[in-house]
Amino acid sequence: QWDINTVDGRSVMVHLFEWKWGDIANECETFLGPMGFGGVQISPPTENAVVGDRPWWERYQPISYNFVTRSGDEAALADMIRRCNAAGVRIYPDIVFNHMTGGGSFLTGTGGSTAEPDNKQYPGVPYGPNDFNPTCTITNYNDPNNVRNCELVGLKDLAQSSEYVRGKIRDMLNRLIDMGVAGFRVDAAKHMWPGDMQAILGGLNNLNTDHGFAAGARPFIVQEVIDLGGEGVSHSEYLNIGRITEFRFSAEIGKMFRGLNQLKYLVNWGEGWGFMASGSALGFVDNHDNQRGHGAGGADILTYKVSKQYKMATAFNLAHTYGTPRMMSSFAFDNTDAGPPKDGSGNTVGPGFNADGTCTNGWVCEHRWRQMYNMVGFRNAVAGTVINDWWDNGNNQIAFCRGDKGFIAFNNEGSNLNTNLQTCLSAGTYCDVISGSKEGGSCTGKSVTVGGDGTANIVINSDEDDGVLAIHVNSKL
Ligand code: ARE
Ligand code: CA
Repeated sequence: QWDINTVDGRSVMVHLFEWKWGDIANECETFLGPMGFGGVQISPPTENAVVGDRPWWERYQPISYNFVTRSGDEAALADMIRRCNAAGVRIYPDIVFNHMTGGGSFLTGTGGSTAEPDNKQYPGVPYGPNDFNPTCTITNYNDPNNVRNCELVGLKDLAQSSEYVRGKIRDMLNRLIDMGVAGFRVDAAKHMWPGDMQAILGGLNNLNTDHGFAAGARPFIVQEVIDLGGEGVSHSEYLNIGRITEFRFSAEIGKMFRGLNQLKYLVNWGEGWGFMASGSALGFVDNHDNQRGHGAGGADILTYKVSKQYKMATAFNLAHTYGTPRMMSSFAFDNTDAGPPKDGSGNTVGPGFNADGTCTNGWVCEHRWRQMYNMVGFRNAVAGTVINDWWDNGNNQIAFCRGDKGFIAFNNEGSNLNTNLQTCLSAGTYCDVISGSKEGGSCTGKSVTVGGDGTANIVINSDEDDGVLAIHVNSKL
């Protein structure tokens, strides 16, 4: 439940937030597979309550366990999972089972199911009043009972202690496993008792070997537990269940590349910073909540809106050995409630693509930025190596090698980086995959000449678009 179950040679997960299933299937075949992405976190597939102006967060208000949402129906979901697996790209649904939708006397879902949240009636599952904890409101994050047994922002709190509820959740997850998913992001895990989660998740099927998974492979689990320290619930209670979102990673990397901390301190990034063990962690720069001020991390979080720093932080995440990395891919927003781009009938309008591969129709598609997808190639190329030959200038310029397979440098200062550094690579000329790409036998960006002693002159001017330079064995010209 800690292994992300990617195909060999791949390692990076991207969250295609609010994408439609058909668009994800195409993306797996035409872009993610060819670029070496390992997998996709998808928005919750379970039917949700339709909310007035269709905010993104309606997806976190389940009304039944039918797989019908604005991303598509069950047939589209199954087709997407099959096509992505065939392209070597794994699928990880975001799953909401702490609660069912609140918010009114009578609601209708994206698949036509109805609910009476005030009476705790959800005939689409079915769930009734006895399947929920008594109504109370989460008001005290220092009290584990309050956090786990009361309602998160008015969402009706399921009693996962009940065998019946456990069975309904497990059946839904097993349907997805049988369709070929590789694991799950478990929403609001800190609001559920670890023992209940264990009881549900321990009973899951093995992954489906028809989709290329090894016999006996267990679903990858990443639990959303926001723990910046000092609350009644600790991430450590969940370590034996699966991986955990390391929110301190997101908050600290934001401070770092916003210039509130010096890059030289990244030398012991990870456990050295008091983070959970690498093998337990999912590392990310931003997620769908904290990129828009929900969740945790506040104004320190980096997003696509501060693109230079964002690309630097993402490159660091992908170049570093700590945790398993997840990349965010967004739609553009000003209003923090706004849902994905839609037509007059409220249907999601998926991305189109410009000649350079970037997205149109209001989709940011960070994963299609050259600096991002080329770092996926970097990570795949340096797999199995450690970090060595760390260098810093005592301030905000750093560099390190990944064994003898890759080298990366960062400049977050107002002055240029121009110095001779050990790259650990064999002699030759390499294409910097940040400023350009290796195309045919030549480089569309900066070239780096490595001498027989492994050193090279490394230049990152402070006025460049990107404060990173990265070269690796597969970018040798
Ligand atoms: C919406 C409306 C509410 C309304 C509710 C019910 O905004 O006003 O009462 O609907 O009608 C998302 C949105 C919510 C939204 C919800 C349901 O963020 O705004 O509510 O969907 O539509 C806590 C939890 C953590 C949670 C964050 C957001 O611990 O689990 O809050 N994150 C997940 C998802 C969210 C999702 C939900 C959970 C619910 O990633 O996208 O909510 O399914 C400290 C604590 C944290 C706490 C944080 C914020 O940092 O340590 O634990 O996070 O404060 O309160
Ligand atoms: Ca709960």
